[in-house]
Amino acid sequence: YRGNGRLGTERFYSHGEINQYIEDLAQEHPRRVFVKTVGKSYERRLMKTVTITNGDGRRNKNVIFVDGGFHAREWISPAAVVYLIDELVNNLSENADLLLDYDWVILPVVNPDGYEYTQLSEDTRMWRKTRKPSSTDCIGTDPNRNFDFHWNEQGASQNPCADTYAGSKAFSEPEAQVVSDLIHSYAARGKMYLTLHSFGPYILYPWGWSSDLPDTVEDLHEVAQAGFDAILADTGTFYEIGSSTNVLYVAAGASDDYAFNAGFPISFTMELPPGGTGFDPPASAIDHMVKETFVGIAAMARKVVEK
Ligand code: ING
Ligand code: ZN
Repeated sequence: YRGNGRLGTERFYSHGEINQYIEDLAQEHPRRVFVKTVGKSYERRLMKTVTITNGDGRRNKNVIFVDGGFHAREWISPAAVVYLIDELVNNLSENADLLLDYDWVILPVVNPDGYEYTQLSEDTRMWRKTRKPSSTDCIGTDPNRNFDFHWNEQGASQNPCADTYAGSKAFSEPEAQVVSDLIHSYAARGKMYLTLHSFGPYILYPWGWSSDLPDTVEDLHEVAQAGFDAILADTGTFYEIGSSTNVLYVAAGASDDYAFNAGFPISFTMELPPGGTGFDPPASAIDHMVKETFVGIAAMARKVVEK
């Protein structure tokens, strides 16, 4: 890539390129951008967070936590996360309000082994899970069914060959454990948890484990509505918003339920549009999709910040 702390939107990048990009950003902006290695995937890829601040040096601000790349084939998710990072770092003047009392902690690729596997060939392009072998001949666990909150109760499989395999136990996957550790370490200051998937378009809030709605559903809905309105006005894309179970399907063990239960008062799974045939929008669609996504994320964050 260009190596100047900018990653364009002309193609999808490897996990290594994304890690290098955030390291370069931290070098360039030593008072504003901080990279931390927070764990390793099963295949020992380094999982790094990037923390973006406005550089005023104030500590213990509120936190917005964003991750992407849970599911290997959902390539537009890491792309949208990279664009979000680029906006927050390189367009501070437009986004100053989002960093005044808030730090953003971002993990671009939760499942790097799967993400790299889908980049190997056409045959592996539609892989979803992690890459750790199970006791059978089948490989991988659905990291978004592996969290320890109503784990494996609904909408998850105990068949290791299934795409929604919940794992041998909660947090059997090192990648899910890393996200859990991050959720707990930021929960006290955490104001919004946002995980990017595809494809929708949906903005989903808890619960996924049951059709019950949280007591604070009105707050969740209000923030989601701000994202919906902003995107509709910007590009005309019509997101559907509501609880995961009611909009989509019941699924226990997902990260947004876990973060919400751990103390993040706002917690969303944002499923980006298909932008092509589904999980594989062409590279030519990236620019439009990631910009639209940023408009939605910024509007939701603004609503959180104003509260
Ligand atoms: N969809 C999410 C999944 O993990 C979801 C939808 C999120 C359901 C959160 C329940 C809770 O199945 C995709 N595309 O991954
Ligand atoms: Zn997904």
